[in-house]
Amino acid sequence: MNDLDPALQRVFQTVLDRNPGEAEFHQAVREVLESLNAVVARHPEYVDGSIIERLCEPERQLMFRVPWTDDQGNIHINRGFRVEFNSALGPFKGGLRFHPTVNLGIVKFLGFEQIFKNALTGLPIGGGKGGSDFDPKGRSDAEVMRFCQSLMTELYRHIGEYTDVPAGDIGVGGREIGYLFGQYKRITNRYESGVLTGKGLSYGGSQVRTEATGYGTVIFAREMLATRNQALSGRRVIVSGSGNVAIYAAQKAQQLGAHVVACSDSGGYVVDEDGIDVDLLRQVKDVERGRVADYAARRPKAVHHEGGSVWDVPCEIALPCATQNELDGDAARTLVGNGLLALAEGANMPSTPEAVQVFQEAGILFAPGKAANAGGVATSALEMQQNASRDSWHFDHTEKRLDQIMVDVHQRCAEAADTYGQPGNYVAGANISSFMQVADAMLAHGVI
Ligand code: NDP
Ligand code: 2IT
Repeated sequence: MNDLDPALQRVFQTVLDRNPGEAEFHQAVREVLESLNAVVARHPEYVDGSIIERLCEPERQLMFRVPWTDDQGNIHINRGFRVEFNSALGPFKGGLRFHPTVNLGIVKFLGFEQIFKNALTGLPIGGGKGGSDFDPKGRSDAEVMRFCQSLMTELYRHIGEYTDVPAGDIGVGGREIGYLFGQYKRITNRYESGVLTGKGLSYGGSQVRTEATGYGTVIFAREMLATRNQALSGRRVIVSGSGNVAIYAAQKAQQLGAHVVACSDSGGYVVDEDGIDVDLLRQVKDVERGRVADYAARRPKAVHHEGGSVWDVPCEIALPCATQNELDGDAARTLVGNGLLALAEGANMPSTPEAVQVFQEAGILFAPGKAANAGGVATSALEMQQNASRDSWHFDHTEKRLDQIMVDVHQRCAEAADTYGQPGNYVAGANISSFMQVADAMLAHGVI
C-alpha cells in the first residue's frame, strides 16, 4: 500500500468511520485515492471543493424487503439494494447482482467502481449498482419470476430512463431482465424501454450487449499488447468463471486466434487442451444451467479439477471473469512465474491489491476492471441511445462502435498515465482520467 497525501488520508478515514466493516468498499476507495495522490498536488480545487469526499458518499442508498413464495408455498424474505452513487455525468447506471454474498458494502464497492468505469466510456452515464442476497441457483423459472416481480414492486419507484437505469450482473441475465421489465411495464403502465438495459432483442435490447463485456475485455487486452508490438494470436489464454463475461471473453479471444484452455466456476476448473468449445459451454451454462463439470464430461480431453485454483494453469494471457478478490498475491506470483504477459479484468476488482502490485512490479500489462470491462456498460448506453431514438442497429455496426469505444478507453487510460508520470500504469490512468471528468462536472454543478 502506498501512503496517501494528508488531505486524501482524511477522506479515507471518513470513509472508514462512516462505513464500518465494508472491506470491499474500503479497498475500492483506497485504490482510487492512491492514484489521486498525483492529482491533488496539481489541482487543489478538488480538495477545496470537497469533491473527493462527496464522491465517496453515495447520493442515495436504498435497502428494502423482498418477500416471495417458492414452488412449495414457503415464504422467503430477501433484501434488495440500490446504491445511487453519482449522477454528475448522467442518470445512475449499473447492474443488479443476485448472489447470496450481496450486502450493502458489496453494492457500494460496485457502485463506486461504476462511477469511474462509466466516465471512461465517454458516454453520458452516472454510476450506481444494486441487487439482492437472493440465490437463483436451483430455483425454477417461476420462482425467479416471482422474486423479480417482488423486487421490482419496490424498485420501480426509484428508477427511470432519466433517473436510474439498472442492468444485469452476476446472477442477472436475459431471463431476469425480462421479468423485471415486464413488472415495471405493468406497474407503471408505460412502455419505457430505456429503464433497463440487457433486454431481449425482441423487445428493445441491443445487438452485442450480451457479448459486450467479454468482447470489450479482450479488445482492451489487444490494445495493451499492441503497445509492445504483440498480439493475441497463438497465445495461451485462461478465463476464470463460466458466466456471461467469461463465455464471450473466450469467444472473442478465439476469434483473434488465441488458444483458450481453461475456465472455472465456484466448484472448480476445467482444462481443455483442445481449446474451450464455447458453443458447448454456452449450451451447458445458459440453456441447461449446468456446471463446468458437466461441460468436461462431454469433452474427450477436458479434465475437471474439483476445487483448486484455475490460476495454477500456465498461460500467457489471463482474463479473470468471475468475482471480486478471486486472484490473490500467491496466484499472481504463480502466473508471473509461468510466463504471464498480460492480464485484463473482465470481473470487477478480481485481483487483490497485493496481486496488482505483483503484476505491476513484474512489468506485466495489467488492465483494471473499470477500464477493461467497460464495454458492457458502454453497450448498455448504446442500448439507451437506440431506445431513445426508437431505433435498432445491426450487429456489425454495434460491434464497431464497441471496438472504437474500447480503443478510446485504452487511449484515455494510457494518456492520463503518461501525463501524470506513470507510463504504462493503467490503474493510475483509469482512475485519474475518469476522476477528472466526474470532478469537473461536480464542480460545475455547485455544492449539491
Ligand atoms: P454470471 O452470473 O454470468 O457468471 C458468474 C461466474 O462467476 C460464474 O461462473 C460463477 O460461478 C462465478 N462466480 C460468481 N461468484 C463467485 C464466487 N463468489 N466464487 C467463485 N466463483 C464465482 O456473471 P457475469 O459473467 O455477468 O459477471 C462476472 C463478473 O463480471 C462479475 O464480477 C461482474 O460484476 C462483472 N461484470 C459483468 C458485466 C456484465 O455485463 N454482465 C459487466 C462488467 C463487469 P458459479 O456459477 O459457481 O457461482
Ligand atoms: O459491472 C458492470 O459494468 C455491469 N454489470 C454492467 C452495467 C450496465 O449497466 O450495463
